[in-house]
Amino acid sequence: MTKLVAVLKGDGAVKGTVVFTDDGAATKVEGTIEGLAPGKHGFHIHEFGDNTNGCISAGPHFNPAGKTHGAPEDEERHVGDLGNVEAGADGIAKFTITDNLIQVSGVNSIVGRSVVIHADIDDLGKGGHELSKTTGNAGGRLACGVIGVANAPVIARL
Ligand SMILES: [Cu+2]
Ligand SMILES: [Zn+2]
Repeated sequence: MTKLVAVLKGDGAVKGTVVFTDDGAATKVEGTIEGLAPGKHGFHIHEFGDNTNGCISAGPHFNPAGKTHGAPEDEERHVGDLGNVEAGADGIAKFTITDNLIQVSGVNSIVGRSVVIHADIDDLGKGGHELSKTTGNAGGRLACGVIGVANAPVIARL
């Protein structure tokens, strides 16, 4: 089974780890991100696995089909639109998301792209702001990490 991992870092205190696995029907996204303000934060796959100039180098949302920004459950969404994750009073967001569009391999593979956690809530395209239809107006990029193939335990390779 292919397992992917991204280690998120930024300019501030925000950091975390996100793991992606394929259960055959959907992709499971499990993560822990700490150092956040309590509340919801936009959480996306961005197009480039490039953090040369910080998280800004990760480019726009991963959007191979040329769609409009939306919610994970919307028909009209970027492949990279995973909605929001919510941090508790301790600043830690611990989450499990199941998504039908992102893939660990194949046409919508996210290998070599970036995970980004934002300062603000993603309005899921419905906020009426000029950025709602492209970024969900989720604000600055607090931390990011390139998605790579994980060193998953191998059960039987002789
Ligand atoms: Cu984003
Ligand atoms: Zn988007």
